[in-house]
Amino acid sequence: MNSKIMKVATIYSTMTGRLKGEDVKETVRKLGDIAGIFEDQNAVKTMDMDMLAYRVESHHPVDEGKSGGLFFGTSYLQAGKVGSEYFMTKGHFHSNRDTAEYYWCISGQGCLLLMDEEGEVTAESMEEGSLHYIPGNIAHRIANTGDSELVVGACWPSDAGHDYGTIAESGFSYRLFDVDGVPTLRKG
Ligand code: M6P
Ligand code: ZN
Repeated sequence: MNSKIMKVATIYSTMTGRLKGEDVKETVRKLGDIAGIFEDQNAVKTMDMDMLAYRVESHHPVDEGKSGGLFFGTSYLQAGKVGSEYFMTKGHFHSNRDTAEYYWCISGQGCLLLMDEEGEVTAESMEEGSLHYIPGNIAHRIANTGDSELVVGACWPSDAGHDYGTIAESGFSYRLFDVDGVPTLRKG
């Protein structure tokens, strides 16, 4: 036995969600990278495509695709709207469909959109401390409905994979708009 108590190589801030150290990757999504997901394409044209939409820090202790492992991450979604539609993530099904995920809200105000393969949508409001269990076979996307950054933690199986193609083709069947200051779901 190695009797030495080891210092871990990765640090997580429970306050801010910040991940630092070994096996941490960062993914940056600028508005230009996700412009196609928004309904109002005329509004998109007037906006700065270089603007940050969201960032994900994630911890990958095992290779993508390994069964039995876990990944852990934090998403930082900026406040903003395209027309009256709130900034949101691309959203995805898992490639390996029957794999679940946890999301939890660290700070900010938001909404989690959940959609099954028949296009049935449910939505859960997100606020500091809210815990969201996303079952297998359910696509998931978050939208920032507040005035500050929405920070969301996540933990998912390392063999889940991301299927963005299905969402890119048919989208979510409901979108989230600011209607007189109230987050409102609309079909389309
Ligand atoms: C969470 C997890 C990640 C995901 C990220 C951004 O951190 O679900 O797997 O990549 O959110 O969401 P998306 O990939 O839909 O842009
Ligand atoms: Zn996922």
